[in-house]
Amino acid sequence: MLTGAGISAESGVPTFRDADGLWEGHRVEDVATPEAYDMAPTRVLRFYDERRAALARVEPNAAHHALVRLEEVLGEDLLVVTQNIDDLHERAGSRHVVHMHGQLLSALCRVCEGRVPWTRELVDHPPCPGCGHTELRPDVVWFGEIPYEMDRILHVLGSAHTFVSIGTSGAVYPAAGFVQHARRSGARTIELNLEPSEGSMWFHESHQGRAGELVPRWVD
Ligand code: BV8
Repeated sequence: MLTGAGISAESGVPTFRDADGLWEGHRVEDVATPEAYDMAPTRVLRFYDERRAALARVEPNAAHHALVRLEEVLGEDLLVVTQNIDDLHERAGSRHVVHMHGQLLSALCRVCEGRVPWTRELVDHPPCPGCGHTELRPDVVWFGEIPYEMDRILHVLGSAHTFVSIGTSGAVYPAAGFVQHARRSGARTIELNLEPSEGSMWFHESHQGRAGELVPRWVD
């Protein structure tokens, strides 16, 4: 299962494309890159602090809950790989989740490279709980950085029976290429999205609609 911003849209979390490439008033490329962080750390840290704070105001939706029901049946045979950095899958009850692009509720220390659960603001450069240095950054994979757990993801794709992509535009790699991996491994590939994604031609089935309606219907 690959999920993108579209699965959280009905919870009130803005997607990247629906804001016409602007995101909370910023161009993604201007804030989701290591260069942006080095050039304007306060702007980038404030951008993530605002998104982290907004998490307290949103709840999982019917699509997240449907995936939990599916996991109750499939157990460890279901892996949710999400591009999202929100915690809505976990709050709905999913237990097997990989955040390939990191998480808002985690921070990374640039000195000791420790990863710590994080819910407070980073803009004031708080000390790392591990080493005390004030070099904590969002634990988020920016453009140009290597996504997390790629070996595990590629291994799972190589032996998947079914690959379902939910709420993603298929614009960002390597996630956008996963469907091709799955298809080459003989998996059935299914897309559930508001509109056909950039990779729709790779899917055996492509269903359009809102995740909050499509996913429960597909799961149940
Ligand atoms: C890497 C974390 C090397 C940050 C993110 C040229 C060609 C090809 C590739 C590249 C290239 N130049 C550079 C690259 C690589 C680059 C890339 O792909 N660039 C793109 C722009 C071309 N990728 C990288 O840099 C990646 N790293 O390649 O490293 C490597 C790779 C493998 C192994 C070793 C080394 C790192 C990319 C990660 C960037 N970080 N997020 C943050 O969140 O702040 S990306 C971010 O944008 C998201 O995580 C997500 O991945 C992406 C947005 O995509 P979506 O989730 O799909 O969201 P979007 O808004 O686009 O679409 C929403 C969809 O939902 C829409 O289709 C909409 O119709 C639908 N929808 C809306 N509402 C609903 C709905 N569907 C259902 N129901 C609804 N209600």
